[in-house]
Amino acid sequence: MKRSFSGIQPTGDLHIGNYLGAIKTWADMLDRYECFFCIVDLHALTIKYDTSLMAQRTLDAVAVNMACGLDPKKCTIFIQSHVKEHAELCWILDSVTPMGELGRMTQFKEKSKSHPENVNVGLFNYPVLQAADILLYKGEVVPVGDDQVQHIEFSREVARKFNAAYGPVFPECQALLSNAPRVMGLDGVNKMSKSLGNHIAIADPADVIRKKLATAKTDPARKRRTDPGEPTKCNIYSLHQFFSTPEQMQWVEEGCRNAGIGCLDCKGVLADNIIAVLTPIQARYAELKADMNIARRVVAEGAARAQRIASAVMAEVKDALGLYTG
Ligand code: AQP
Repeated sequence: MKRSFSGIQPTGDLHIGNYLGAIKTWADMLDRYECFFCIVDLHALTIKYDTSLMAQRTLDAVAVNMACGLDPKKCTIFIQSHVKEHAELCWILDSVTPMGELGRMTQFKEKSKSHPENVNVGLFNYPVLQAADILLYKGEVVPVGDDQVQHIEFSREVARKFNAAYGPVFPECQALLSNAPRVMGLDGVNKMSKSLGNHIAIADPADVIRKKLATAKTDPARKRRTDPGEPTKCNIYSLHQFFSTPEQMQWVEEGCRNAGIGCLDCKGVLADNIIAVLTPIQARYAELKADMNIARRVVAEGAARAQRIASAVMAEVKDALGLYTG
């Protein structure tokens, strides 16, 4: 089986963008790939955060992923900072990475703009740590949302550069996109994100989901109930595509174009469908939250398994580099 690596940052509540763009694909891959899932807490240090929340958010992210279908019997789930080789390989890959390539990364440019007070070296070096995450397990397939595709291409480049300089150690990885590679936020402008306050969290209760949808942006041309709309310009319509039946889609499309339905009718059906998908996930999440020792055990076992592979690959890397290993 090919090996797959994926990561998620414990930077806030995981949302339906994370679910549709990444986590759902991960759960569907378990029988076809040897899967490694990592809560990338070292990546999360690159933006300001509340230290009192980090540990809890990290374990919550484990529980949410398990509730979404990541079965620890079929994959390895672990926490990045528990396997020290991630940071070690990052340093080594730094030495084959041209500075100019990192400066061109879209995420670096965007995060530098949105956090001008904290443009740190970690933010700049983020893609190298991500390359190290993947290459440490010789990952060949990396399921991600489209915001991460540039970083996966970069990881492939880094592997090529290392192999050209020191010999063939790493495979070249490929991004794998889901059918929802970029779920837009409820603001209708930005990608749904944990940090932008424009998301529906996987754990949001039904009444919160309804409230959030009620104020979500729609086609700006529909100012009054009687104004006809253009579904392709409506963010709510784009969310329907992931949650609704073909019959409901047709109802939304026609009703929007001829103003036969109001935005609130359309949002109501979407809310029902999102709630139906999230309810069983939330029930499993509640069970896991009731006994967080389950998540603790999963990541302890996961780290041990990941560590065995990581240390073998690091031995190979050091040998290729010609380091004296004693
Ligand atoms: N809106 C999205 N649509 C589709 N996929 C998405 N992903 C994130 N947002 C969307 C994918 O989810 C995986 C984990 O993402 P991450 O936690 O590593 O970080 P991110 O991409 O930066 O996600 P956020 O929510 O936007 O986090 P913050 O606000 O902390 O920066 C990745 O595969 C990602 O592509």
